[in-house]
Amino acid sequence: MKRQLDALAKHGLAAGDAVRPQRADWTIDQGWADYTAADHTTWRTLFERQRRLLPGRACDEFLQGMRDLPIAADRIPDFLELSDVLKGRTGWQVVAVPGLVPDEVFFDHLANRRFPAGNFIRRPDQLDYLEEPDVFHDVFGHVPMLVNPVIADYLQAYGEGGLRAQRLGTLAQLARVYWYTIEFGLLRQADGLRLYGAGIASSFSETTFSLDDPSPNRVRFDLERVMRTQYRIDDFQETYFVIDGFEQLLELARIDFGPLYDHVRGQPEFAPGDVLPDDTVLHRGTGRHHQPG
Ligand code: HBI
Ligand code: FE
Repeated sequence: MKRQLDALAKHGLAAGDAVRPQRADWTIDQGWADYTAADHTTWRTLFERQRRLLPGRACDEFLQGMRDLPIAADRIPDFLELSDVLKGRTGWQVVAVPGLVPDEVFFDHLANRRFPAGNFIRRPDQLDYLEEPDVFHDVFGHVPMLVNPVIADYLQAYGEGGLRAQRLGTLAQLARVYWYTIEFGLLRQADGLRLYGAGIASSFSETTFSLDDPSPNRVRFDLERVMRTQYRIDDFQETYFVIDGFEQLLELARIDFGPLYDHVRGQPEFAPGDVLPDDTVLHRGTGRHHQPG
């Protein structure tokens, strides 16, 4: 969710303080039988309001992924059932983790086509906000896109790139690419602007804010621009970056970030709400939402 990176930064590796990982890769059993009726009800509430909102707002690939997977209103999905379908489609699996995991553990899972999903579900008083990614954010938000072969490859490349970026000391730049694509990305579809980012798709209020509100900027995606742009972890985004098609992400997956990092390292950074002379601006935001007072 919006604050997941914040939570990790603040608590360090604290996800593991409360629940010691059983295994070196931090995976645990999903413990599906342990969900309570109240847990399934929370899932249903979240699921149904997004199901009403997403047709016409989520990209076709996301909606197709929803249809293809055993994800429904009545119960929290079983990761083994999801993995059975995904393995046949794109070779991905969903594995359970207790919450945020250390960066290198996260990247290693992605590099091996395992998507680490929080097994817990938020409390009923946290429907619109929580710090760590739970099963609704991870499964409803991320997993439908893993049915798409391009996203499937892109996310694996991100895992490999993450391990590399850690060695190069450029994780912050790479994380921004992830943030502004996989988490908060918009797509220009033939029939209009759609969302594909999981942070948006799993958020009732940000679904409409990102697409319809006059406040945020909507700017054409540019890799170097995004690498230099800080992001907000405590509120809606001030700028959303828009791709023209998923091939644009595939190009990203192929790029050798090494020389780009060297170039970007010496350049000034941009604030989340900046609009630059070179930007292709689809919508110039009023900035109203983030103004103080
Ligand atoms: N762990 N479970 C989980 N989910 C994430 O999205 C996640 C994480 N650990 C690290 C992390 N994300 C980010 O710091 C990296 O994408 C940069
Ligand atoms: Fe996420």
